[in-house]
Amino acid sequence: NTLNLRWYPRYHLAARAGWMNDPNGLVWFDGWYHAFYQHHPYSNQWGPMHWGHARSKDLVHWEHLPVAIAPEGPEDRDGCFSGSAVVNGDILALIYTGHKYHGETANEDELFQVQCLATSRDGIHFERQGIIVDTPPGVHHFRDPKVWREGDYWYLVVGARMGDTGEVRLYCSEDLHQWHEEGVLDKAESGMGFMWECPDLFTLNDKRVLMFSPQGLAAAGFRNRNLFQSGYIIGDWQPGLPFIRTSEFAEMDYGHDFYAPQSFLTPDGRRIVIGWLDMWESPLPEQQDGWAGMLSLPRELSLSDDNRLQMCPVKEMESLRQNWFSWPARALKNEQISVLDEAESVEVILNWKGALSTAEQYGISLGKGLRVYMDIQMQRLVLERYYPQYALCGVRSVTINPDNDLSLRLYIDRSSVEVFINNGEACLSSRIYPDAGDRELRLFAWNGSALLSESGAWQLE
Ligand code: DQQ
Repeated sequence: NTLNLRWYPRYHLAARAGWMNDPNGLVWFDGWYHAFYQHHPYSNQWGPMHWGHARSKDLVHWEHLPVAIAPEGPEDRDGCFSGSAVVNGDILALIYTGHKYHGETANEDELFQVQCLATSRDGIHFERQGIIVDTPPGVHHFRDPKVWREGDYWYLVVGARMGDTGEVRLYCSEDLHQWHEEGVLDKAESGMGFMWECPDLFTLNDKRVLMFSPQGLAAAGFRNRNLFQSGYIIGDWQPGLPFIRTSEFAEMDYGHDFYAPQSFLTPDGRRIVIGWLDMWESPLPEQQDGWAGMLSLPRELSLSDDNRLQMCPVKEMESLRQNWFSWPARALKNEQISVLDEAESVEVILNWKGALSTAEQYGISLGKGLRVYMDIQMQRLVLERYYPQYALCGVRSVTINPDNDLSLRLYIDRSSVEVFINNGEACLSSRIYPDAGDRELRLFAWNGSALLSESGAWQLE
């Protein structure tokens, strides 16, 4: 069967067919970047999880490889769940969660989750090495190991659910096979989630970032969306010492769709994050086209002076730039103007003079379904999507000072938009589902005027 490609990404990684969720095992090995991902190759829905696999020389052009691990061992009969990869000498090691139910049916009370190892010399064919971390007493949700090397040891963080409290547990090993528990690294206080999925602990400058995807976070005004969310806490940690928080929980991305992000290091020392550009319980209209789910662009992380995480698309993305359409500086007064007939694979660079703009709303729209705009009264940058035919309507937003200049970089693909604000200060990412012929880009300013400075769009290869 052929896929319907109307929404299939032009420059993001998606499965060739079937279902995709979390990115897994992001790693540089043997001259390639490898990206694995949660994958159900046999249908457009989540099912017994496999690890899909692709590799790239530049984080931009990806080559698909055969499925790396399939749920066919006694320890992972019902799924090879999320995990990570490390390079140990000339071996590529995958550390993942084996998932199975004791009975014949998917009964949550009879859930069994353990951490497993699989290894490869060629980076393509993997051999199971079995269980390396058993389920601790009192826990049954126990998944998503992230492993890294520090000094003479390997460390592993893993998500756990203790009663109704999400936790991150820490383990240590000399050889990736024998692990001993070092205790609970951090855990949810009231309202912070009943399960912390996909934890990742990494160093940025001299701080530690604990990134994770809580389930069941309490909604908090504009801040938390409730139920599924990805975010981070900054803190201090050294082997043998407790993790001390130095910041509150903050969102990774303020759009509709960014979950289960994982980080990795490039050979030149950049810390990159890739997330699943979807959200649980959100409709995925592309299922009717034979595929579902895609990954975000790789984003380079940095810390701002006030210790907030910043994300910018990796510089390699610039290699896709082809023609530049320039939009000269001008004032927009209670009007909209068309700037591009068909935005299907573009990078838009948009600069506004905040202090000289009075319009209640000013920004950019794509067809009838997407608007990204500054709301002066709310002091927020808003991403609004409106696809009622697919039950995907709603706004997400982030606080922005309307008196400052506003620079936006938008990556638009066939069914996604990623908005990077002021060089990474914040991101808004969402899936979008324009109908054929409904991809006109317009700039607008309503109830007042807005001043656009030099802007434009790159057509991407
Ligand atoms: N997805 C995986 C789990 C993880 C969840 C299963 C997060 O390992 O906790 O597909 O999206």
